[in-house]
Amino acid sequence: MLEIAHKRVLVIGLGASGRAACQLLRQRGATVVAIDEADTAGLRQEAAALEKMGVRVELRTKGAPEESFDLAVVSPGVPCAGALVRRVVSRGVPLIGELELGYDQSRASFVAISGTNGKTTTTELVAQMLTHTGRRTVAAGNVGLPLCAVADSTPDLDYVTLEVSSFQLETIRFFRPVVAVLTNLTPDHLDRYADLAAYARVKARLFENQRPFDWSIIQSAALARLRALDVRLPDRMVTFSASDPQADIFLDGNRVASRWPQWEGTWLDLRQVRLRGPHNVENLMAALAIGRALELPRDPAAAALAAYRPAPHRCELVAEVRGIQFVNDSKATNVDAVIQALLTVRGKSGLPNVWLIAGGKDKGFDYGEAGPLLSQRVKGAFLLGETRARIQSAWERFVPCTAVDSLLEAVNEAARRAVSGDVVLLSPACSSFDMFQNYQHRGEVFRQAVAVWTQLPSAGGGGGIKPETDFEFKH
Ligand code: UMA
Repeated sequence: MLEIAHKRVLVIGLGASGRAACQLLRQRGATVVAIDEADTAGLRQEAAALEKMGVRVELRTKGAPEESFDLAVVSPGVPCAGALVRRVVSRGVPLIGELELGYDQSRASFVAISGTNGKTTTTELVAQMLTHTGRRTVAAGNVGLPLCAVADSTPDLDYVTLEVSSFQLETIRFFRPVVAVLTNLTPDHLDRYADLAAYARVKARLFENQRPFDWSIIQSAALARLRALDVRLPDRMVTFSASDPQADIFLDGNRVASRWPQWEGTWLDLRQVRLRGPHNVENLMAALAIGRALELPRDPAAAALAAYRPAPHRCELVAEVRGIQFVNDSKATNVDAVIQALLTVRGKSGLPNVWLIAGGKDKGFDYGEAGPLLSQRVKGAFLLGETRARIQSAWERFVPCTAVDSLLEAVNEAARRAVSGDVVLLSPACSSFDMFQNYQHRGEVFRQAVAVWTQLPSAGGGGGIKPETDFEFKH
């Protein structure tokens, strides 16, 4: 455990992670200076609260303060390759991330879930499964609750169920999960990493401190990608896949089955679960494998997973009007997530039935990767935000594209063209920060735009239905 009392610590970034780090460090008796390159009304309010705690705060910082520090703690959103962090490191200040600090100060076993997509859903599935089987846990990390905020309650927990992003893995040192899961590995965050290989190498750090008796559970395709890069991987690995019949955990008709020694047999009948789509089958496989690794009782664990309700903003049906479904998939911030959404909302006839709303802040993707599937599933795309011209040039030979100025305009235009059996799908393939506070805000604006449209006379006036029960997407 790090010696923190009486040390001088610099915290970089004052989002949720930085603030939780400041609080924990002050409780442990450190002298804390916190810096942020921005200066907003919200930050000033947060700064005032931190100053009451004895933290010295510098907003709109142009560089790290000149004095010396024993340790620097960086927030996940602040890039290590950026000038601010490089300057701190060049002065010889040891640097760790907020996640490493939280891990160092925690007293519990860690179940860690990473991957390009599905990590929040899998984290929530696992937390629900652990709780339902009588284990004490909390879902923390990239899911939204910084690890530093829960470190003090970890002695009362059996496990921390931790969602881990690549940003957080960049600055780990000793972080060691007893069970580590990689849900999948497809291009993401290419505005921060030079290429997919660099991103994948960071993801592989999830396993770097594991011991021979720990568990690593990896999607088959992600494993193939890591092997091609020759990264060091643990010896004991369990693979899962909804498309690879050779995986240890595989799909047998409508059932999840396993051939892993001592875990052989059928685990879950997918007709009994609420989650839909091939990506969610794999999320369930990963969660089930965690349950086996932790020796949870099988039937209650499966029952907890079957009962799980998907969180908002993930292929969420927000309304159905005259047979037109409006689906909010604002959490889809990369191309693979859009592909998964299109596979999930396919129509009965197999003909294109989707009006896709996409675009946002650029993360450096090759948007053309979705092209062939777009021509099979999408009737038209409405493109907004910083990336709209880039996406249009990648997609226009597959599908008619229309540039729009707002999400409201996109919803109105898509709904005007849609007929019964169609789906108006917000699945942006980009992050939200060019036009919205975050993906949740974008999803709520979509929900409001749909609500406004459903009240229009052209929509039948007041015909909007907010489904109380789950929508049956395809597996
Ligand atoms: N900042 C700088 N300089 C920079 C960049 C940022 O000073 O170069 C400042 C900003 O002005 C801001 C602060 O740093 O005030 C933001 O820090 P942050 O981005 O780390 O935000 P947090 O609120 O701490 O949120 C982070 C995660 N955000 C990111 O990794 C970008 C949250 O994941 C996570 O829920 C939270 O910690 C708690 O652990 C969000 C996310 O988008 C959901 N994650 C990415 C993803 O899932 O793809 C990785």
